Order: sequence, then C-alpha cells, then structure tokens
Amino acid sequence: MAAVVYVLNGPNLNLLGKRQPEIYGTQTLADVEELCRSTAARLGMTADCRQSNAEHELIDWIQEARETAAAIVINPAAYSHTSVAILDALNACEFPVIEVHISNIHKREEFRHHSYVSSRADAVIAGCGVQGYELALTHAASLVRGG
Ligand code: CA2
Repeated sequence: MAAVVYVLNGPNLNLLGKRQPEIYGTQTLADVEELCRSTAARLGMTADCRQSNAEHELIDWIQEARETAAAIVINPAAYSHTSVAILDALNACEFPVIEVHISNIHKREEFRHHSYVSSRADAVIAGCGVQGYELALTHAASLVRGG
C-alpha cells in the first residue's frame, strides 16, 4: 500500500486565494490540496490533506499520524510562532516532518522570524509560494525511502 503523507494546514489558510494575493498568491486551498494529491501520486504516495483553525485539532491529527502516516508536511501558519503544544506533538513523531511557509517569513515582521516547529522539522521551506508544498512532498518521499 502507498505510504500516506499528512498535509496539514493551520489557521486562516482556508482563505488562500481570497485575500492578500500579493503575499500568498492566487491559488485557493482546494488548488493547493489538489497539487499535493497529484504530486504525492506521482511519487507513489497518498496525500491526506486537512486544514483547521483550531490548535487542538491539528494536535489530534499529528497524534493520529503517528499510527497511520509515513511523514507530515505542515504549514502551521501563525501557530508556528506561538505553539509549544504543536512542537510537543511533532516531537512525539518519529517520521519525517517538513515545515512549509508560502511566504518568506524571514523577510516579514520580526515576530514571524521564529518558528517553534522549525526546531523539530527535518526541513523548512519558505518563500517558494505554493510550489513549496510540491518541494516538501518530494523531499518527504526521499526521506521516507531512506534517502
Ligand atoms: O507564509 C506562510 O505560509 C505562513 O505560514 C502563513 C500564515 C502566517 O501567519 C505565517 O507567518 C506565514 C498566515 C496564513 C493566513 O493565510 C491567509 C491567506 C489568505 C488571506 C489571509 C490569510
């Protein structure tokens, strides 16, 4: 059976393509999820895509992934900068974790420069737009294969 990669998107990313196109582009969350599913399929994997505005729901999905997934690609959005709880949940995972940011958080406000999640992530992709999800899945596939 194909390895499953959870693609988790955090708060407000359901608004992708509807506001602030100058920062986040014009593609919607549905477009991003379709890109992830087709990329994963090309790599012989299955992408299970979910978005939540609730910290506890993201944590529940990370814990669920420990039983069912081979890797996580996560854009924790604003929780990147605030959530020790999401970091703790990811620290309990033994598989590859790739962090994605659509924008280059280091080029933006000071408070976006630090991400708790980055201290656990095996790789961090920022500033590549939604193509970052494709890059993250490609890297996740090579880590899952032991590369
Ligand atoms: O660049 C990213 O992907 C971010 O994770 C996006 C977060 C932000 O808090 C991080 O610092 C960087 C914000 C997601 C909100 O997305 C929106 C998209 C369209 C319109 C409004 C918000």
